[in-house]
Amino acid sequence: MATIPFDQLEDQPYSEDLYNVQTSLEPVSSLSEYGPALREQYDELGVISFANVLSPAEIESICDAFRSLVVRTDLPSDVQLQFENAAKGLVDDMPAEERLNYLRKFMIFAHCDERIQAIMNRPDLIAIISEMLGGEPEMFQDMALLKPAGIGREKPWHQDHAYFNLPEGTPVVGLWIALDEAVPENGCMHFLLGGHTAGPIAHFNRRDWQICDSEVLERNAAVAAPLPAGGALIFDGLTPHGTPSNRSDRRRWALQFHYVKKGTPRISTEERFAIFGEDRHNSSC
Ligand SMILES: O=C(O)CCC(=O)C(=O)O
Repeated sequence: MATIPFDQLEDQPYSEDLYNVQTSLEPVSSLSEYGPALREQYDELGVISFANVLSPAEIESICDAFRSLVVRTDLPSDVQLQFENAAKGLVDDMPAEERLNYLRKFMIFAHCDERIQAIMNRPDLIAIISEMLGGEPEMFQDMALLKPAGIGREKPWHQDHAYFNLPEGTPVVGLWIALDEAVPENGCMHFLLGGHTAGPIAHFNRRDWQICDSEVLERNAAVAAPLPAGGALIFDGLTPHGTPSNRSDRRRWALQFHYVKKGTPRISTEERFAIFGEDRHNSSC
Protein backbone atom coordinates (compact mmCIF):
# COMPACT_ATOMS: atom_id res chain seq x y z
CA MET A 1 0.00 0.00 0.00
CA ALA A 2 1.60 3.29 -1.06
CA THR A 3 -0.10 5.72 1.29
CA ILE A 4 -2.11 4.51 4.21
CA PRO A 5 -5.73 5.70 4.04
CA PHE A 6 -7.18 6.89 7.34
CA ASP A 7 -10.71 7.77 8.39
CA GLN A 8 -11.08 11.56 8.08
CA LEU A 9 -13.28 11.64 11.15
CA GLU A 10 -12.13 11.30 14.74
CA ASP A 11 -14.03 9.62 17.53
CA GLN A 12 -15.73 12.50 19.32
CA PRO A 13 -17.47 12.68 22.69
CA TYR A 14 -21.20 12.02 22.65
CA SER A 15 -23.98 11.65 25.20
CA GLU A 16 -23.94 8.16 26.71
CA ASP A 17 -27.76 8.41 26.74
CA LEU A 18 -27.70 7.74 22.99
CA TYR A 19 -26.82 4.09 23.61
CA ASN A 20 -27.87 3.71 27.24
CA VAL A 21 -30.87 1.49 26.57
CA GLN A 22 -32.57 -1.02 28.82
CA THR A 23 -34.03 -3.24 26.13
CA SER A 24 -32.42 -5.70 23.73
CA LEU A 25 -33.80 -7.10 20.51
CA GLU A 26 -33.99 -10.86 21.04
CA PRO A 27 -32.73 -12.92 18.11
CA VAL A 28 -34.62 -16.00 16.96
CA SER A 29 -32.45 -19.06 16.60
CA SER A 30 -32.00 -19.55 12.86
CA LEU A 31 -33.17 -18.55 9.38
CA SER A 32 -35.48 -21.56 9.28
CA GLU A 33 -37.74 -19.71 11.75
CA TYR A 34 -38.47 -17.06 9.15
CA GLY A 35 -42.17 -16.98 8.29
CA PRO A 36 -45.23 -14.68 8.45
CA ALA A 37 -44.62 -13.62 12.09
CA LEU A 38 -41.07 -12.44 11.39
CA ARG A 39 -42.17 -10.81 8.17
CA GLU A 40 -44.74 -8.89 10.22
CA GLN A 41 -42.01 -7.92 12.71
CA TYR A 42 -39.83 -6.68 9.83
CA ASP A 43 -42.68 -4.53 8.50
CA GLU A 44 -43.56 -3.19 11.95
CA LEU A 45 -40.16 -2.73 13.63
CA GLY A 46 -37.90 -2.51 10.57
CA VAL A 47 -35.46 -5.17 11.79
CA ILE A 48 -35.25 -8.89 12.54
CA SER A 49 -32.43 -10.74 14.28
CA PHE A 50 -31.06 -14.29 13.94
CA ALA A 51 -28.58 -15.89 16.37
CA ASN A 52 -27.13 -18.63 14.16
CA VAL A 53 -26.55 -17.84 10.50
CA LEU A 54 -22.85 -18.33 9.73
CA SER A 55 -21.11 -21.50 10.86
CA PRO A 56 -17.71 -21.22 12.62
CA ALA A 57 -16.10 -22.41 9.35
CA GLU A 58 -17.85 -19.65 7.36
CA ILE A 59 -16.80 -17.03 9.94
CA GLU A 60 -13.22 -18.26 9.69
CA SER A 61 -13.35 -18.12 5.89
CA ILE A 62 -14.43 -14.46 5.97
CA CYS A 63 -11.78 -13.54 8.57
CA ASP A 64 -9.20 -15.28 6.35
CA ALA A 65 -10.44 -13.31 3.36
CA PHE A 66 -9.89 -10.07 5.33
CA ARG A 67 -6.36 -11.23 6.26
CA SER A 68 -5.51 -11.97 2.65
CA LEU A 69 -6.97 -8.67 1.40
CA VAL A 70 -5.07 -6.46 3.84
CA VAL A 71 -1.66 -7.84 2.79
CA ARG A 72 -2.31 -7.61 -0.96
CA THR A 73 -0.27 -5.02 -2.83
CA ASP A 74 -2.27 -5.46 -6.05
CA LEU A 75 -5.79 -4.64 -4.87
CA PRO A 76 -8.09 -3.36 -7.64
CA SER A 77 -8.43 0.42 -7.44
CA ASP A 78 -12.10 0.34 -6.47
CA VAL A 79 -11.42 -1.54 -3.21
CA GLN A 80 -11.42 0.87 -0.28
CA LEU A 81 -9.65 0.35 3.01
CA GLN A 82 -9.70 2.82 5.84
CA PHE A 83 -7.80 2.72 9.12
CA GLU A 84 -9.06 4.29 12.33
CA ASN A 85 -8.02 7.91 12.66
CA ALA A 86 -6.76 7.06 16.17
CA ALA A 87 -4.24 4.65 14.60
CA LYS A 88 -2.34 7.43 12.80
CA GLY A 89 1.35 7.06 13.56
CA LEU A 90 0.85 3.48 14.77
CA VAL A 91 0.39 1.46 11.60
CA ASP A 92 2.88 3.01 9.19
CA ASP A 93 5.85 0.79 10.01
CA MET A 94 3.84 -2.26 10.99
CA PRO A 95 3.82 -5.55 9.05
CA ALA A 96 0.73 -5.47 6.80
CA GLU A 97 -0.97 -8.41 8.53
CA GLU A 98 -0.81 -6.63 11.91
CA ARG A 99 -2.49 -3.56 10.43
CA LEU A 100 -5.74 -5.49 10.32
CA ASN A 101 -6.08 -4.82 14.07
CA TYR A 102 -6.45 -1.10 13.29
CA LEU A 103 -8.59 -1.29 10.17
CA ARG A 104 -11.95 0.45 10.41
CA LYS A 105 -13.51 -0.35 7.08
CA PHE A 106 -13.36 -2.37 3.86
CA MET A 107 -15.64 -1.34 0.98
CA ILE A 108 -16.25 -2.72 -2.53
CA PHE A 109 -14.16 -5.80 -1.85
CA ALA A 110 -16.58 -8.70 -2.40
CA HIS A 111 -15.52 -9.06 -6.04
CA CYS A 112 -11.98 -9.90 -4.88
CA ASP A 113 -12.80 -13.01 -2.91
CA GLU A 114 -15.10 -15.94 -3.62
CA ARG A 115 -15.53 -16.66 0.08
CA ILE A 116 -17.21 -13.29 0.56
CA GLN A 117 -19.36 -13.79 -2.56
CA ALA A 118 -20.48 -17.17 -1.20
CA ILE A 119 -22.02 -15.46 1.84
CA MET A 120 -23.40 -12.56 -0.21
CA ASN A 121 -25.22 -15.04 -2.47
CA ARG A 122 -26.22 -17.66 0.09
CA PRO A 123 -29.55 -19.01 -1.18
CA ASP A 124 -31.30 -19.09 2.21
CA LEU A 125 -30.44 -15.42 2.85
CA ILE A 126 -31.32 -14.41 -0.69
CA ALA A 127 -34.73 -16.12 -0.40
CA ILE A 128 -35.68 -13.97 2.61
CA ILE A 129 -34.24 -10.79 1.14
CA SER A 130 -36.08 -11.38 -2.18
CA GLU A 131 -39.34 -11.66 -0.32
CA MET A 132 -38.71 -8.41 1.51
CA LEU A 133 -37.79 -6.59 -1.67
CA GLY A 134 -40.63 -8.12 -3.65
CA GLY A 135 -38.32 -9.28 -6.44
CA GLU A 136 -34.90 -10.52 -7.40
CA PRO A 137 -32.15 -8.79 -5.38
CA GLU A 138 -29.10 -7.01 -6.67
CA MET A 139 -26.26 -6.45 -4.22
CA PHE A 140 -25.91 -2.66 -4.04
CA GLN A 141 -23.10 -2.20 -1.52
CA ASP A 142 -20.65 -4.44 0.32
CA MET A 143 -18.86 -3.19 3.37
CA ALA A 144 -17.24 -4.38 6.58
CA LEU A 145 -16.90 -2.20 9.65
CA LEU A 146 -14.37 -3.78 11.97
CA LYS A 147 -14.41 -1.60 15.14
CA PRO A 148 -10.92 -2.32 16.51
CA ALA A 149 -10.56 -2.97 20.24
CA GLY A 150 -10.14 0.21 22.26
CA ILE A 151 -10.25 2.70 19.35
CA GLY A 152 -13.19 1.73 17.10
CA ARG A 153 -15.12 4.96 16.68
CA GLU A 154 -18.83 5.52 17.08
CA LYS A 155 -20.98 5.25 13.96
CA PRO A 156 -23.63 7.83 14.89
CA TRP A 157 -27.35 7.20 14.30
CA HIS A 158 -28.36 7.31 10.65
CA GLN A 159 -30.57 5.75 8.00
CA ASP A 160 -28.54 3.80 5.43
CA HIS A 161 -30.68 5.11 2.58
CA ALA A 162 -29.31 8.60 3.40
CA TYR A 163 -25.94 7.32 2.07
CA PHE A 164 -27.31 5.74 -1.09
CA ASN A 165 -28.11 7.47 -4.38
CA LEU A 166 -31.42 5.67 -4.79
CA PRO A 167 -34.86 7.20 -5.40
CA GLU A 168 -37.08 7.95 -2.42
CA GLY A 169 -39.32 4.97 -1.70
CA THR A 170 -36.83 2.38 -3.02
CA PRO A 171 -36.96 -0.74 -0.84
CA VAL A 172 -33.45 -1.35 0.54
CA VAL A 173 -32.59 -4.36 2.71
CA GLY A 174 -29.48 -4.38 4.90
CA LEU A 175 -27.80 -7.60 6.06
CA TRP A 176 -25.35 -7.15 8.95
CA ILE A 177 -23.42 -10.23 10.05
CA ALA A 178 -21.47 -10.42 13.33
CA LEU A 179 -18.07 -12.08 12.87
CA ASP A 180 -17.35 -11.68 16.61
CA GLU A 181 -19.73 -11.63 19.50
CA ALA A 182 -21.24 -8.13 19.37
CA VAL A 183 -22.37 -6.58 22.66
CA PRO A 184 -22.90 -2.96 23.77
CA GLU A 185 -19.36 -2.78 25.20
CA ASN A 186 -17.65 -3.51 21.87
CA GLY A 187 -20.13 -1.59 19.73
CA CYS A 188 -23.07 -3.78 18.75
CA MET A 189 -25.84 -2.40 16.56
CA HIS A 190 -28.61 -0.30 18.13
CA PHE A 191 -31.90 0.44 16.37
CA LEU A 192 -34.83 2.83 16.71
CA LEU A 193 -37.64 0.33 16.40
CA GLY A 194 -40.30 1.32 13.90
CA GLY A 195 -38.29 4.38 12.84
CA HIS A 196 -38.45 3.36 9.17
CA THR A 197 -42.16 4.22 9.07
CA ALA A 198 -41.26 7.93 9.44
CA GLY A 199 -39.68 7.88 5.95
CA PRO A 200 -36.55 9.94 5.29
CA ILE A 201 -35.31 11.82 8.39
CA ALA A 202 -33.10 14.93 8.15
CA HIS A 203 -29.37 14.18 8.30
CA PHE A 204 -26.67 16.66 9.37
CA ASN A 205 -22.88 16.72 9.16
CA ARG A 206 -21.98 16.49 12.83
CA ARG A 207 -19.83 13.64 14.17
CA ASP A 208 -20.62 12.00 10.81
CA TRP A 209 -23.53 12.29 8.30
CA GLN A 210 -26.15 11.52 10.88
CA ILE A 211 -29.54 12.08 12.47
CA CYS A 212 -29.58 14.79 15.13
CA ASP A 213 -28.91 13.35 18.61
CA SER A 214 -31.95 15.14 20.07
CA GLU A 215 -34.18 13.50 17.45
CA VAL A 216 -32.88 10.04 18.48
CA LEU A 217 -33.48 10.74 22.17
CA GLU A 218 -36.95 12.22 21.59
CA ARG A 219 -38.09 9.15 19.67
CA ASN A 220 -37.36 7.06 22.79
CA ALA A 221 -37.43 3.77 20.84
CA ALA A 222 -33.80 2.63 20.96
CA VAL A 223 -32.85 -0.98 21.58
CA ALA A 224 -29.51 -2.77 21.53
CA ALA A 225 -29.17 -5.71 19.12
CA PRO A 226 -26.44 -7.93 20.63
CA LEU A 227 -25.51 -11.04 18.67
CA PRO A 228 -23.23 -14.05 19.02
CA ALA A 229 -20.54 -14.47 16.37
CA GLY A 230 -22.31 -15.76 13.25
CA GLY A 231 -25.58 -13.99 14.08
CA ALA A 232 -27.22 -11.64 11.58
CA LEU A 233 -29.59 -8.69 11.40
CA ILE A 234 -31.85 -7.97 8.45
CA PHE A 235 -33.18 -4.43 8.41
CA ASP A 236 -34.95 -1.82 6.32
CA GLY A 237 -32.72 0.84 4.72
CA LEU A 238 -34.76 3.50 6.55
CA THR A 239 -34.53 1.99 10.05
CA PRO A 240 -32.33 4.37 12.07
CA HIS A 241 -29.35 2.68 13.71
CA GLY A 242 -25.99 3.47 15.23
CA THR A 243 -23.12 1.82 17.07
CA PRO A 244 -21.22 3.17 20.11
CA SER A 245 -17.43 3.40 20.24
CA ASN A 246 -15.53 0.25 21.08
CA ARG A 247 -13.80 1.05 24.37
CA SER A 248 -13.40 -2.63 25.24
CA ASP A 249 -10.40 -4.88 24.73
CA ARG A 250 -12.33 -7.05 22.24
CA ARG A 251 -12.54 -6.28 18.52
CA ARG A 252 -15.95 -6.29 16.84
CA TRP A 253 -15.82 -7.36 13.20
CA ALA A 254 -18.92 -7.33 11.02
CA LEU A 255 -19.69 -7.88 7.36
CA GLN A 256 -22.58 -6.17 5.66
CA PHE A 257 -24.38 -6.10 2.35
CA HIS A 258 -27.22 -3.96 1.08
CA TYR A 259 -29.60 -5.22 -1.54
CA VAL A 260 -32.10 -3.51 -3.83
CA LYS A 261 -34.44 -4.95 -6.44
CA LYS A 262 -32.72 -5.68 -9.75
CA GLY A 263 -33.18 -2.80 -12.18
CA THR A 264 -33.61 -0.11 -9.48
CA PRO A 265 -32.68 3.28 -10.97
CA ARG A 266 -30.04 5.56 -9.41
CA ILE A 267 -30.23 9.27 -8.59
CA SER A 268 -27.56 11.94 -8.21
CA THR A 269 -25.93 12.95 -4.93
CA GLU A 270 -27.71 16.34 -5.15
CA GLU A 271 -31.05 14.56 -5.46
CA ARG A 272 -30.17 12.44 -2.40
CA PHE A 273 -29.34 15.53 -0.36
CA ALA A 274 -32.67 17.01 -1.43
CA ILE A 275 -34.37 13.97 0.16
CA PHE A 276 -32.32 13.56 3.34
CA GLY A 277 -30.80 17.02 3.86
CA GLU A 278 -31.91 19.52 6.47
CA ASP A 279 -33.35 21.96 3.87
CA ARG A 280 -36.12 19.63 2.76
CA HIS A 281 -37.03 18.92 6.39
CA ASN A 282 -36.73 22.55 7.38
CA SER A 283 -35.04 21.43 10.58
CA SER A 284 -31.93 22.36 12.54
CA CYS A 285 -29.75 20.41 14.90
O1 LIG B 1 -21.01 -1.82 11.89
C1 LIG B 1 -21.18 -0.73 12.41
O2 LIG B 1 -20.57 -0.36 13.41
C2 LIG B 1 -22.19 0.24 11.85
C3 LIG B 1 -22.71 -0.20 10.57
C4 LIG B 1 -23.59 0.82 9.99
O3 LIG B 1 -24.40 1.38 10.62
C5 LIG B 1 -23.46 1.19 8.61
O4 LIG B 1 -22.41 0.95 8.04
O5 LIG B 1 -24.40 1.73 8.06
